[in-house]
Amino acid sequence: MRMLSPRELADALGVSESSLKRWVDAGRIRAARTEGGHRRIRLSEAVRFIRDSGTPIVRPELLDMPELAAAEREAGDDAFLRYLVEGDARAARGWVLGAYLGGASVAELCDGPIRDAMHTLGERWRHEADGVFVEHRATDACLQALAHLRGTFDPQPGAPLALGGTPEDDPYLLPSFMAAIVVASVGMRAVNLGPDTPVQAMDQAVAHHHPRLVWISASAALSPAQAGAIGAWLGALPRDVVAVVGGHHGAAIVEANPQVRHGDTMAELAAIATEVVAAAARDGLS
Ligand code: B12
Repeated sequence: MRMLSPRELADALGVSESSLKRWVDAGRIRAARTEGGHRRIRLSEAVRFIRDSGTPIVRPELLDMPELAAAEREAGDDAFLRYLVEGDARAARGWVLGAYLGGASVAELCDGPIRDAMHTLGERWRHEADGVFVEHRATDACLQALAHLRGTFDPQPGAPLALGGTPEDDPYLLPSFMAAIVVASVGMRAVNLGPDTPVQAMDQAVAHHHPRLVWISASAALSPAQAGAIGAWLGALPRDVVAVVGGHHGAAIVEANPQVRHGDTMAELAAIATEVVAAAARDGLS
């Protein structure tokens, strides 16, 4: 995780170094000390302070966020969709980052502007020749934007772990990538196995990582046999593992095994992950 000097953060926020140091000493910003006694601020903590205090960023490049300047200030969700249609990934990244720094949660961004834009683009192929091209390029821009957010989270080394992916033959990238960032945004370590992941591979990952939460994102249609196999595997997970499924075709897995938890939104996943983090803290596991 990048460490910032008071000078760097002060310049990024357009305030004096002495003010910044005062905020640190007053406990408004958490900082570590070097052996030489110098204050150093984790980027994740700077982002937390900016979101909580609403302090504007005047020089985003100092925080490795130059794309913030590429997105129009206060531009609504339409601007985000426009950036995706035009293929302006830099502005799309800047827009998502700006909305996050402005206080929107990761789950809100996923369930709101990102989902809505991708759903709108999902209809484009019906009336535009470039429909499939634009939706593929937009998927990549959304992945870039979310990956940038993920770089500002700092789950504790001993934090409970979540892992997940998408069933075999399901090629969808974005929903499971989203799930990984949403659980990280509430303090979990996350391992995303991504698209087309066979149950055997998920099983090996669980044996290796001992997760407290397992997610499955099913966007492609599942055969009853496949839904049954996934449902049975989730049902046989260790008792301290919470299993949750979602996505366009997640309900088929719950039909096969009603014990499995189901969610239609990333907000529901965030709430379940927050419960898991709290339970792990109670069990003294983090
Ligand atoms: C991009 C895309 C593709 C790309 C994906 C590229 C890639 N590698 O990722 C590719 C090319 C693979 C593709 C292929 C096809 N696609 Co397509 N695709 C889309 C599109 C436009 C976006 C998908 C996406 O990323 N959405 C963004 C995510 C975030 O939204 P979401 O899936 O709704 O997820 C939300 C919730 O479900 C929930 N959630 C998701 N996962 C989880 C997990 C948990 C644990 C929880 C709690 C919640 C949760 O939270 C998310 C955020 O709110 C959708 C449009 C749409 N409406 O989604 C069509 C869409 C899904 N595709 C569709 C179709 C028909 C196809 C094809 C059959 C087209 C064809 N003839 O070839 C193939 C089928 C491929 C297959 N094997 O199944 C239809 C599906 C219809 C249906 N009911 O199943 C859609 C809806 C388009 C449409 N309107 O017709 N597609």
